[in-house]
Amino acid sequence: AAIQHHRLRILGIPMDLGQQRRGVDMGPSAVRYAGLYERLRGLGHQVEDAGNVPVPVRHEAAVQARSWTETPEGGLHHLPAVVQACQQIFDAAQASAASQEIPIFLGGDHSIAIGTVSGMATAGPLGLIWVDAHGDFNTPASSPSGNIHGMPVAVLTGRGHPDLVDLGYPGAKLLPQHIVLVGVRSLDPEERVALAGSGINVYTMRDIDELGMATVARRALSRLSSLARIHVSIDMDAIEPAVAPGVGTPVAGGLTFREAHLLMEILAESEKVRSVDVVEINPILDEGNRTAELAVELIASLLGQRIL
Ligand code: Z70
Ligand code: MN
Ligand code: MN
Ligand code: MN
Repeated sequence: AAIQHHRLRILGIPMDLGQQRRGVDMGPSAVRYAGLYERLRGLGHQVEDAGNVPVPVRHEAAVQARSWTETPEGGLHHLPAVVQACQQIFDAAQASAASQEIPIFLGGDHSIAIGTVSGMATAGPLGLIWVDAHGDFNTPASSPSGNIHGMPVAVLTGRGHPDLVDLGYPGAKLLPQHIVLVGVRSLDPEERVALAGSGINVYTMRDIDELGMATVARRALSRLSSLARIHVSIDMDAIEPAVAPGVGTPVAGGLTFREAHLLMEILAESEKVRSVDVVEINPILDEGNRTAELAVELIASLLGQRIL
């Protein structure tokens, strides 16, 4: 079958406040430099690059944190600045969802998904496929780091700091049974217990090894069969660090180049993908620009590129 053509909107979000390392704010530039716009145009889509959503710079955010509310110790790093940026992201995502286009959100760290997914959820029931080495299911009580990028999945199900949970509109944005995690291999002790009891569908690396990615991808879609719209959130640390070295938290034993592509190709066939995040690319830690180049390939595969 011929590929479906869409209106696509590229939105950069140079957020680095959800974690400690510098450099993730350069992710949108790296992915643009790797040729995202041209690649998607080449597939026949109508593409607009809408520039970047403003994010407070790190120094300003630190000043805010001291003078407004949270202390980093025992609290959440840069909470007011992350909330402020996620509110703007929410507004942009909500507008995009209402206008029938497919937004492609370029992070930035994974805290941006609190805004992207919440905004997309305003247009009706939404399924979420979260591709990540991590569970991102921490709460302020369970987090060993205080880093908000380890919390977005919990926040989206209504668990966590109220300023994050109530972003955009009060309460949970997604049902746990409408969330699928793929590629998980690193969980914190309390996060692990909470995730196991949450009702979220989790496919670990072990599941992928035992079943194969084709089966995992099809099962993931069947879990979301009652839903017409799916958001795909790709943390590049899901992929094997030898293949995607430009990430802040590499974890051994990740998805191969081929598994990651196969997942995108099978998700594309569902024709339910309505929005995409690509996050956690850190060009400072990359070899050349290969992690951003891989990201472009994966987005293209998710939006209809095929071999034959
Ligand atoms: C750890 C925490 C995390 C991404 C690392 C790490 C979380 N569980 N998420 N890299 N994308 O600090 O909460
Ligand atoms: Mn993540
Ligand atoms: Mn991760
Ligand atoms: Mn359902």
